[in-house]
Amino acid sequence: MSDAATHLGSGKVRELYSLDEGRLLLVTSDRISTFDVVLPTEIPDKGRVLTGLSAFWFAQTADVVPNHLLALRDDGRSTECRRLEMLPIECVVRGYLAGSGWKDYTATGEVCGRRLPEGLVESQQLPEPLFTPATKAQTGHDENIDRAAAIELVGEERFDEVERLSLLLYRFASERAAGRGIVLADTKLEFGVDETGQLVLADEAFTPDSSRFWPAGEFEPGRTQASFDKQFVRDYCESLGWDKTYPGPELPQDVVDGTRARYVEAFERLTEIPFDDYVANPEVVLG
Ligand code: Q0Z
Repeated sequence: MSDAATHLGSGKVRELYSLDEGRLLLVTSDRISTFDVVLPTEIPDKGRVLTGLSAFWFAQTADVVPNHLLALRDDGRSTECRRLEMLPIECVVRGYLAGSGWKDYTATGEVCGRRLPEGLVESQQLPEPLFTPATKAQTGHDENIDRAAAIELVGEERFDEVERLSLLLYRFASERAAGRGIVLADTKLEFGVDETGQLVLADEAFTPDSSRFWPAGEFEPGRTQASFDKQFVRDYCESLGWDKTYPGPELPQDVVDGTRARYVEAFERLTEIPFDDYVANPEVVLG
């Protein structure tokens, strides 16, 4: 890491440092969380896969919206980013009915104040992708909010802009993923504003930690879908009867190896770049 970087904060699996007044360093670890608990066992190269995928999508979408990426470091897991004023909402796009979207629909027939057709089943593809913003909870879970609540937080002009961009980005990435056998069920994007007032895509983009990746070959509406990346971990944890509170269980080697292979497979399917080439020279993902 660069000298004199100040630690600004920790996410479940990432660390954020200040490099100087205009630049941040975002480091993605090999930690894995399941059922909201970080496990004591790491998945080798997971941080590189997530960093490489994010950088790949930033490069692929640079003509749609500017992004915060300044440089990808040689370790493949650290990126230098523009320091922005972050918007106080999570920009979620859902193409399929899963997670809190499914939960809200079963309770109210609506998601983020938008009425959906009756009779939809879990994991069903929506008639069209929905922009479903959420608040950024400091602790606990993000809360889905309707258009009026989001406008209270960012203003109407910004809201309309992030809605339009989020839908464009989701359509772009989900089309590419579908062509590679991965259903991108939903995704969470974060935007910031630069010193000139321009919207900038920040944080991470279309990684398995910020999106639901499902194997297209196993897709079957009407049930919870297998996770492309974490299913071995979830199945193993379920087999233990663990109560899903801290601390989580150690993972056996076969679960670690199988999970690492799934992350690498997602990277290679989506980028069409051999993961070893990325490790040798991370900048290959920047096209
Ligand atoms: C991202 C987060 C992490 C903990 C702040 N370009 C940016 N400018 C200003 N702020 C951020 C960014 Cl990406 C920013 N987070 C999320 C990331 C650890 C929290 F690695 N918080």
